[in-house]
Amino acid sequence: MRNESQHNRHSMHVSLCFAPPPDHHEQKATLHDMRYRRALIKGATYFFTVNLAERSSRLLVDRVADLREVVRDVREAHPFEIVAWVVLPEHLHAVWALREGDSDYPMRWRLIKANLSRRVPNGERIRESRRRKGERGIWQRRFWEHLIRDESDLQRHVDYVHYNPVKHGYVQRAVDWRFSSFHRDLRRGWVTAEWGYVEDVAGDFGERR
Ligand code: NI
Repeated sequence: MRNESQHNRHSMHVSLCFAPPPDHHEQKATLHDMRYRRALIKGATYFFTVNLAERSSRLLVDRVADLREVVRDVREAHPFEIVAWVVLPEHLHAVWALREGDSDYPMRWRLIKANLSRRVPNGERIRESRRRKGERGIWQRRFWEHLIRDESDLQRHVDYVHYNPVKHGYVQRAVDWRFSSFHRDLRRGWVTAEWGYVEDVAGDFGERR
């Protein structure tokens, strides 16, 4: 990672001084930077980690069709762009780009969580204080949010999302996990099927410990 950024700094310096025609390696680096840039232009972009309450649950993958419909409905009413998304059995990670002047992602998560809960039969354990308020206990109440700072931060979080099924030990390669926007990016030619076999991303992403 450090070598790559050193390389980028170096090539940027060289291009500013001498403006050489981009070699193959530079072209690849530029494509890499361009992939998700659009998400940053439109407005604020956020990374989220959202957990179910029950760590042993498989509800999100068992109900992934419901989750898809719920997200589609919420996006129809309150548009946002899905930059990346991965659904694990008991948590999910997502990167959303919101339109300029719109930062109401809490309302969108509230709707997604409530609408999915409504599709799932009652039966989860929940404290009486929450039940009295009409709440359901499927989800953790809080979620992790992170405002994306720049392109490299965006790329780091998109990579984190796509690598996550490998990180959690479900599969060997990112491509082997079905419920991931990795497959969309694969169709776009932004990633290769081999990606995510050995890579890992450092930092704090709100995973429960
Ligand atoms: Ni995770």
